Amino acid sequence: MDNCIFCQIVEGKIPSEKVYEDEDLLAFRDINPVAPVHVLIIPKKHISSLLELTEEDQPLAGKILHAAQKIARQLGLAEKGFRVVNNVGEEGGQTVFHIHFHLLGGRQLTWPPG
Ligand code: IU
Repeated sequence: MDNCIFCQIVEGKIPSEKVYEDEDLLAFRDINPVAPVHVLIIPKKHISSLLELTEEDQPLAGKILHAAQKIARQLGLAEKGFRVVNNVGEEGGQTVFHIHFHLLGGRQLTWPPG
């Protein structure tokens, strides 16, 4: 999608600090990190939110979770723990409408979220 910032990151039109890439997924450092490790994991295909995920996307959704595990290990988060977050819609706090999963770690995270 032309006006989607994350599609432009996927296409390399906007630079990002990549931490993982395969044929379907990209993971890059959040520009405004809220934890020592804050990575966004996205499908290269444009899906606007979790609400738009289809049955056909189920293997892709599984790949995202498996990538989260791999990246967490790669970035040294496996021993102490981490969090994977997907914000959906206005009240969910979603600001970028290309589905993304925040991988957060490197400090003690609190619950409930704000
Ligand atoms: P949210 O779940 O939609 O609120 O998260 C969007 C995230 O995308 C947020 O943490 C931003 O800091 C991050 N981000 C980014 O990393 N690069 C960008 O160019 C833009 C937003 I715009």
